[in-house]
Amino acid sequence: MISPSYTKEFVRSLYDTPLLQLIDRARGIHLAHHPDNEVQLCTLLSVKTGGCPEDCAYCPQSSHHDTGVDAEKMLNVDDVIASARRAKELGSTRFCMGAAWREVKDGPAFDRVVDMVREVKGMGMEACVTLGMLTEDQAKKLKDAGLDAYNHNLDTSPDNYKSIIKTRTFQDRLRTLDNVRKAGITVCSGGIIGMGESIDDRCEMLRTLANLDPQPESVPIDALVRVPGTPLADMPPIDPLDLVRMVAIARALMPKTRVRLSAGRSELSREAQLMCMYAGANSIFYGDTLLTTPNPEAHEDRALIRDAGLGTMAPTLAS
Ligand code: SAM
Ligand code: DTB
Ligand code: SF4
Repeated sequence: MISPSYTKEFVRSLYDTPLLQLIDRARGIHLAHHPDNEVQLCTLLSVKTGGCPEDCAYCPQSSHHDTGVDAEKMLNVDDVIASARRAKELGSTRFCMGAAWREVKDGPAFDRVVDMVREVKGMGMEACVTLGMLTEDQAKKLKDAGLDAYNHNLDTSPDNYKSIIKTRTFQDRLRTLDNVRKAGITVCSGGIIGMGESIDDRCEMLRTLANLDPQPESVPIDALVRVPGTPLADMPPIDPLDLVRMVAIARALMPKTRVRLSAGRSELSREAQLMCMYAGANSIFYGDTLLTTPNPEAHEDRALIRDAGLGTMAPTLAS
């Protein structure tokens, strides 16, 4: 499929569309491409926490910021499997493992991640990892182990990128996404709002994602988790309606993509979360911790899904 080449003006016109009209448009596109009311539950696990050499302004795991998140040893494969099993029992169908690395280095740590991927796949879950920059050869090794998806966010617009991260470039990000694609792994890439970006930055981030060819199979939309000690700790909270708008635009631009309502749900009301789902979000991170920060408790999410009459991708949902 050839991805459409959306213009800057078109995406901005979506952003400026009255919200209910935008939601109607996104909802129509959503219903044409996805089963109604189905939410995928994904669980995150940090397999290597803290001490990251990158200086991402939002991130509690950067060694440039004093956040109280210390560098830890990498988890062993057995612990990861135990977590994945619990996640599966609770109804997750996708298990995403994150490492606070700038890039993947060949050697025992990478080999351990490859083993983790093989084991998670062996349990019948979708396997996703997010490990920083990656070569084509490393991507191939992950693909051979059965990896379904690689998460690597663009985070913000090309223009705003250097105000958020100085230790790598937007082009580096695109190169890794290309390596992931070439290896036949599906792409999970999205970004964050609430970092002081302009409306044009938001639009340009979504436009860059939507103009990737092919489009990403998964797009996480994150609201900044404001972690004390990071340079963005004192940012004002986002307006939840802006998150709804971002989800609706992502859905309108990327009809077949799974749009994930990701970080920041702890500060969202149930109603705001449901509005995001109505506008096209069909996945959430499920479990009481994201990588290092809190997420709603699993029982709260089960209650939301039940009360709204939604269904999940898993056949059964423990209560
Ligand atoms: N180190 C790898 C990388 O940067 O690609 C993988 C892990 S990194 C924690 C994955 C993503 O988490 C980031 O790209 C960013 O979008 C998101 N993230 C990190 N801290 C966040 C925060 N405080 N609020 C929202 N999203 C955040
Ligand atoms: C994504 O877009 N959000 C997730 C996942 N992809 C890897 C990570 C959110 C991390 C939030 C901060 C933390 O918990 O450390
Ligand atoms: Fe490191 Fe990823 Fe955090 Fe940036 S977002 S500091 S690369 S863990």
